[in-house]
Amino acid sequence: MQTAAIDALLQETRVFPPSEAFVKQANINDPTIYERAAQDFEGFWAHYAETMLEWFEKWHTVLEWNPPYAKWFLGGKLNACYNCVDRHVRTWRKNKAALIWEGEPGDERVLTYGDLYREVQKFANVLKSLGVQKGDRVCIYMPLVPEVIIAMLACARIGAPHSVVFGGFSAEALADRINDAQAKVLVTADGGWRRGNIVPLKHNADEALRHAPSVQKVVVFKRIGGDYTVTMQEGRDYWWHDLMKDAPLTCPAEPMDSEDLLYILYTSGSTGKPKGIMHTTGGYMVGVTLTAKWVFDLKDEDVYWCTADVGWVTGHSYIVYGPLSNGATCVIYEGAPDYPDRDRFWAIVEKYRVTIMYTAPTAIRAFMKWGEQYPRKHDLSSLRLLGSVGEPINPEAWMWYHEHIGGGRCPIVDTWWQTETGAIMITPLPGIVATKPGSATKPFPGIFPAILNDQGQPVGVNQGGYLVITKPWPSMTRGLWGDPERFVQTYWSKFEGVYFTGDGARLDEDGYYWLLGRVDDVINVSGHRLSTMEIESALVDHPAVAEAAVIGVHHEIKGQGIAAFVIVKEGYQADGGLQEELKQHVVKKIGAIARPDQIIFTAELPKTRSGKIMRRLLRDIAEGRALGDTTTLADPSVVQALKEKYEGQEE
Ligand code: 7RM
Repeated sequence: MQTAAIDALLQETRVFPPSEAFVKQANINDPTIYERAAQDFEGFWAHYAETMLEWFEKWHTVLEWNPPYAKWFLGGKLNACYNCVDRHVRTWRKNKAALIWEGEPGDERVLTYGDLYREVQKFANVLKSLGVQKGDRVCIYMPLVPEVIIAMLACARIGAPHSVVFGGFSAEALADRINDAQAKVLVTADGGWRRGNIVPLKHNADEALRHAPSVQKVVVFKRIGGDYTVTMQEGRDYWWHDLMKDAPLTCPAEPMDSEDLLYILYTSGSTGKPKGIMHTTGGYMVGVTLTAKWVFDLKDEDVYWCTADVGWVTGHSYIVYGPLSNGATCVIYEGAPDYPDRDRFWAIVEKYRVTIMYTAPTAIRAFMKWGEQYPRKHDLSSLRLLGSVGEPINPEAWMWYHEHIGGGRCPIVDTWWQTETGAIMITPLPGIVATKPGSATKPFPGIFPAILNDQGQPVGVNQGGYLVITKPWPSMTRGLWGDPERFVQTYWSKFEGVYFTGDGARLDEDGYYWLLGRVDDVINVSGHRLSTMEIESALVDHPAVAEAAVIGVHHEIKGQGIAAFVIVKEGYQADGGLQEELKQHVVKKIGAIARPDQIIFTAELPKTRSGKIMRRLLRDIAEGRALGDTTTLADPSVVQALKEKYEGQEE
């Protein structure tokens, strides 16, 4: 983020304390919780591990910390699926709605906890019948239908770690992820709905599987049906409904060790290859269960809607494991916010009387741009709490969300966390902390961040620095699948013994955190993490490209957009046709989320004498700023020429 933007944030002085009425009813409203957690953080987490979850066997040791490796609740035995389903079925919640699903075309289904209990056990038996055993990886590539959650919980039930791949990823991206995890079974669907179009999931899966030989069996859920046909490979592919027909109704939940792997989830890092973030069972469940209850103030009466897809960590932690562990009622919606019209979200809020809504700043900025007439058409008075996640929320978007969606009465929780952290880390507790638009406010009790300078010293008030976490926490990642060196290198090498987040932040005079965006080569497009190097690799894979440099540039709606500077090989025409072709090539290699907004052809890239591309200068060019220090460049004229060319190319 640029200094001007930081300064603007520092001038933000509005403060919104929680209302008396909200405080009175809040799940947590005792401010001493922060000190109590700080005095004995192990005791704090152990207390909630014990009271919030059901264990088959209690742990003997709360924490074993050998940086960078933490083990929590050692010797404990539990099952994540059991905690999300079975224990609720033993209570009055048996007939309570667990999932209220709405498909994009307008179809609806409600599944109670009792329904989940039956379906999950049946599908767990299906997986077993396909040869899946404890420890085997199962890849899930599905639209947002109840079955994706059933599949995840079934994996958890039998101790088979899942690896969910977002349905927007391409065949190649899917193949990479299957191969890295060596998944044995793939669960997919014929397709999914997006803006009235069919996302060809099975077709993509077929293409991926030609290069992913570890997969022996494929289960296909029929989401589209009708005239839409897919090819089924004899002996490999099976329809979900065929396998489920005769599946036995009961399947015991496997007692898992606290440190047994629950799932792998791939996320982009600063180098090309995506990282398989690992989460284990005990600590992860403790983290997501407690944060869901306190941050969203989740109660049995609530109708909770997290608008993320389950393909991202937000879906894992705050659609599936956190809310269901709390026995909550969750709305899930398959499609786009502007289909058939721009009021779809508000129609859903009104229809199901949603009380808690958790969405992303990029969505809020799009709603702002579309105008307040869309939310105004609907009765949003059921809402009582709003959440934000995925990227820094600018104060304008925060205020709009507060006024036009929250009717001025709903606390907003701006939640900072990462795939790696598993659970929310910096956030207001809505019954305790007064919020400031644009600030994620304070660390969750039992979480200990700091902001350091290049020398590893804490910075002063209102000085920007690197955000780190200084003590272990239960839901922290246990590492990267198959790549322990990269784990140490990425998170634990910048500063001794502390977790490096890759984000910049400032602390204000009240001890509030203001997140400032990534400080590495990761960009955040519409709340999705992308690696600039991954996009560069996709570009140079095209026969016309000699060299490419990708940067994130400010984008009004998406937060960041993607600009690619490309050197074309001899004999290729650098024209509009090639620009389109290159954008399409990136979509094919990674997925539509990585499609570059701009392709800028250039004869050379600004490089240091040691050959490093100076992205800072490319950002200056793309964002129309005066060029910064160019003295380290091998050839300063390159950048001047590029700047002139760029300014000439802009529409
Ligand atoms: C949950 C999620 C993580 C990156 C993280 C940040 C950015 C997420 C916020 C945020 C400012 C927030 N996981 N980020 N939430 N920045 N305020 N409330 O998004 O692994 O996909 O991304 O997202 O840069 O490092 S993620």
